[in-house]
Amino acid sequence: MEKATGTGLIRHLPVLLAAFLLSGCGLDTAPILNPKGPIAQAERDLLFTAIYVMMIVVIPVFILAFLFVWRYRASGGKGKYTPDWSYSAKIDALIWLVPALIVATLGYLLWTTTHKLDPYKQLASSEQAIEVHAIAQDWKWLFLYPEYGIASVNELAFPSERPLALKITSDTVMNSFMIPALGGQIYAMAGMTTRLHLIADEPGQFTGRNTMYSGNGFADQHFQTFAMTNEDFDTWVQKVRSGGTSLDAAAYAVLAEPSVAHSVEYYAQYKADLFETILAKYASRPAHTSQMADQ
Ligand SMILES: [Cu+2]
Repeated sequence: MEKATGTGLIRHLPVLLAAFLLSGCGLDTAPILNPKGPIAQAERDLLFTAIYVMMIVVIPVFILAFLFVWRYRASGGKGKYTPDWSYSAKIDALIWLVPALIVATLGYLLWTTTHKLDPYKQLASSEQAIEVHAIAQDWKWLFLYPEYGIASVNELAFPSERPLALKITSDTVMNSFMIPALGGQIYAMAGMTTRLHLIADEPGQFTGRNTMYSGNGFADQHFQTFAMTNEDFDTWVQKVRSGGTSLDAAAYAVLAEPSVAHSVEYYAQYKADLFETILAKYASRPAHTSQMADQ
């Protein structure tokens, strides 16, 4: 029998450490670290740059912390014993100047990149963007394709050759729209419109989700995103048209009822002003609404 559980833990430390380190292999599938579009790529580069810049302080601090303990130890240390020492201008300058420079560098980087990656900014492309309206519900996402007159639930398809221009609102509490592999994140708010522009490098399947806690069904509120070739997308549109029902006012009322892990649904048609109707439901604060909805 082990007397103290503490020793048991320490004995297993190498195993625990190995398990922790080896779990890093799973990072291959982490979408933020493996971006599938230029926006996500730029965001990942910024994240890594910020980490490297911060290491300029973090690494010396850890090394020196151990070094000082060793050098100034009571038995056999080499450090000079100076109990009355209180101030060094050199050390003071170093420990304030370096972090100040880092904060300035990070500030500059974040400021410029934030403007460069403005989610409202249209993406440069030889292809015309595909417009999709996304509506957050409890606990699912409804996508309207105004160009094609079709709609889908919990499935977002678009051609990888074209930029994706999203117009987002909520028919419930505040949600947050994000497709980690493609980058960007923007809030979905009732009575307001937000925009997000994304682009996929090549065909692929990515998970999108609500990243803002919104109640019971939140954990299952994700959807599949399919970046397709132009031909596959045309086939998909045909599939939705032929297999879908009509999203009229009655059907919408049923869909808007809270449901968890809602299955994929297709609608061959919807009322053209559905997005505006949903926005108008929450128009009790007209100034804010019109200001944001016009963008
Ligand atoms: Cu708002």
